[in-house]
Amino acid sequence: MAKILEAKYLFVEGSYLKDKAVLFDKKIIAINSKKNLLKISPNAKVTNFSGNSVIYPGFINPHTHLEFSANSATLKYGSFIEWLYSVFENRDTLVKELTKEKLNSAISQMLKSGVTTFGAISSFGADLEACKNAPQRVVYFNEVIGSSPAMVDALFNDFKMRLKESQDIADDKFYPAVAIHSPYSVHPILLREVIKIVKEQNLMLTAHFLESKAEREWLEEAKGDFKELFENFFKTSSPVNSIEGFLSAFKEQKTLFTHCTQAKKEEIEQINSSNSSVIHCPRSNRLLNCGKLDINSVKNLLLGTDGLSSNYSLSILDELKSALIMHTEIEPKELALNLINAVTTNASKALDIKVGKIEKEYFADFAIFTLPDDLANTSDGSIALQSIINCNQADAIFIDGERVNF
Ligand code: MCF
Ligand code: FE
Repeated sequence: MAKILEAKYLFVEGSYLKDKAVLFDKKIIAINSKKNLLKISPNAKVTNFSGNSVIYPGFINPHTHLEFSANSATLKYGSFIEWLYSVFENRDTLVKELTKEKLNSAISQMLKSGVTTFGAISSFGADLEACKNAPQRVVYFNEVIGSSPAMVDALFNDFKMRLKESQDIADDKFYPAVAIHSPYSVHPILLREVIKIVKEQNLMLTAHFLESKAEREWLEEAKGDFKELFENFFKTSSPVNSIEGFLSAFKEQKTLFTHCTQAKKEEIEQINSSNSSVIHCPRSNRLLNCGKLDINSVKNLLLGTDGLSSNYSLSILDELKSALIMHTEIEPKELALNLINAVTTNASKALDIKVGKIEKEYFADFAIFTLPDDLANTSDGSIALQSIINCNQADAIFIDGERVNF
């Protein structure tokens, strides 16, 4: 049966419509006044969210690592290279400590914060079942990682197996996709072969890119903190990719690049011109001391929490608050609206899924929030700002047109 949701504000095409409602079944049918919608569908079940309620398209967190959900204080924060050493040291233990409960609690944290679609970077497939059973829509990014030439074949085969396993259970709530870990950790042959598969099968693609100063120094000059790490762990003293070489492999391939905190304007422009986007993970970047993304140069900006491997919560509302406070160079109302667009409209553009917009034929995925008081200023920027600072949890969530308990 068709349903109608009515609230004080409805977030449509980057602005807040007043006293409008949305008609939907599994997908959105129309946006209009309740009165007009009832003419289209007289028997629709109407739910009115009273007070200062806002209906948003369900938020999108395109970048997390659920397999690291057992971490709270095991991994070392404060320096990227120390964090990386601590990942090598503790990864096996963290994977052993990973339980269904921990995976589900991470998924539920995202849901409570209004996230109805998330992107999970999966390194081993240990999160496959939890992602398949999640209430949300999931883009399941099978990760490829490995810089040693001797390991290329084995790693490629393992990747293909995981990809296939996820493709066997694909549906309109579960989208198999590909993650290339980073320029320092993926051998160029592996890179080339995996991108070939991505293109042939038209898969969504993501990659970590230019996250730390150490990464940049290693890729450009083969020195710095990464040198010692690579010599110790991988017995090599030169990087497998250059920055240009890595980027050129992604030419004409729409990609979600994560971090880019150490990217130069020209590199961001190259990303912009290939229709790709940048996933900003401000808390992860701060905690690993990686610097701050120049968000003004990014054409399509997204916002992600990263995993509990480099963050203290998976709430997208916490991430929005941090981003708002961190980018002091941008006027708060303008920034707030940009950030709301990052978790909705922009993410919608980046993913090949009809989510992140309240628009006809899009999936009926919604997150409803309530602001505590009548707003003195009802400009779009002001509503966005008040939403970010006042909301800590969604009031209601709909996915595929059905209300979800959380
Ligand atoms: O985004 C953060 C920091 N940058 C890179 N990788 C990861 C992050 N959180 C988890 N990871 C994972 C990554 O997917 O760490 C592993 C990879 O599997 C080791 S990095 C050599
Ligand atoms: Fe990450």
